[in-house]
Amino acid sequence: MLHSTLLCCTAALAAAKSRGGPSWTAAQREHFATNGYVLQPDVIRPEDRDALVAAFERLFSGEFDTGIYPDEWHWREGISKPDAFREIVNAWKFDDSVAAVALDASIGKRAAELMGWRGARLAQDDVLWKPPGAQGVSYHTDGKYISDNFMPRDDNSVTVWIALDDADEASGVVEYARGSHRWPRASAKASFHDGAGADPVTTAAAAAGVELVVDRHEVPACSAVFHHQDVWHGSAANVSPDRPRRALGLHYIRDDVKFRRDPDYIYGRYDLGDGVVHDAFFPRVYPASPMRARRLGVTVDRRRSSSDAAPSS
Ligand SMILES: O=C(O)CCC(=O)C(=O)O
Repeated sequence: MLHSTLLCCTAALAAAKSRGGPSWTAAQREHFATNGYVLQPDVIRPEDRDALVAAFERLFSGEFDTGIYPDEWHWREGISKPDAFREIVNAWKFDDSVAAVALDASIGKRAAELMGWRGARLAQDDVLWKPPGAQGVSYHTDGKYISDNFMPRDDNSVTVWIALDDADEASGVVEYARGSHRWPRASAKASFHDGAGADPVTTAAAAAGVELVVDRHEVPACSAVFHHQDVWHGSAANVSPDRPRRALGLHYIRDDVKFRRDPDYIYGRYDLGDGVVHDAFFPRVYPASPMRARRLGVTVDRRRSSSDAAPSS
C-alpha cells in the first residue's frame, strides 16, 4: 500500500531557521501511538542537507576529522559489493556536519516530547546510503539493537529517520509494519544487513496472530519519520536508474536510562562497569546544558530540566 504523503519541504524550509519541525499536533501523536511511526516536515534546513550530502563520499572513504573511527562501517570502495547498502554509525564523533544535526537540542526535544520523556540522549547516529541499484534493508526493530541494552527497557528509544534525498517507491522508502510496536516482542534479533528481506516480519506477524499491513510513505528531503523502537521496518532496493537515496538516522534514548547487565558488544564498550550512561559517549541533547544551548542558539526551558519532572514510563 502506498500513501503519498507530501510534506512541504522546499518553500517552507527556505525560510525556516530552526530544526526539529513544527510542534506535534494531536493527530500526529495519535498516529504515532497507533501505528508506531509519524511523519514530520522540516526537521533539518536545506543548508544542513547540503552539508550532510557533501560529507558522504568523504566519510565512506575513511576521512575521519578527529581520528576517531566509526562504531560500525559497512561498505569500503574496492572491497565491498557495489550493490551493498552502505552505513556508518556514530559519525558525530568525527564529522562536524553530522554532529551539528545529531546533537541539535530542537530535534532531541521533539523526540522527547513524542515519547513523553524529560530529556533525550543521542544513542547513535546512522549515515545511510542506498545508491541506484543497491539493496534494501531487511526488516528489523531498532529496540533489539538499542533499547535492549538499557533499563528501563520499554519506550526508552525512538528513531528520527531524516531524508537527504526525496525518498519514494523507486528509491526505496522505509516501510513500516503498521502497529507492530504493539505486537508481542520477538526474541530473535532480525538483522539490518542480513538480506532476509521481509521474512522476519512475516514470521513475527504470524506469531502475533495479526494480518501484516505495510505502510510506505514518500518523504521529501529535509523531512523525517519518527519511529518507535519496537516497530518492524525495512526498505526495498533502490531501483531508480540514477537517484541515490541518502538519509541520516538519529537514535535517541531517554536521558535517565542505565545500562542493563551485559550490554551487547558495541554498546558494552561504553559501559565502564558502573552502569552509568556517560555523557561523553551518549551526549544529552535535550535539555541541553546551558553552555551547549548558548553555542547552539537554543533556549533551554529550565522547568523541563528539573530533576523532579518524572518521565512518563
Ligand atoms: O534507511 C533505511 O532504509 C533503513 C533505516 C533503518 O532501518 C533505521 O533507520 O532504523
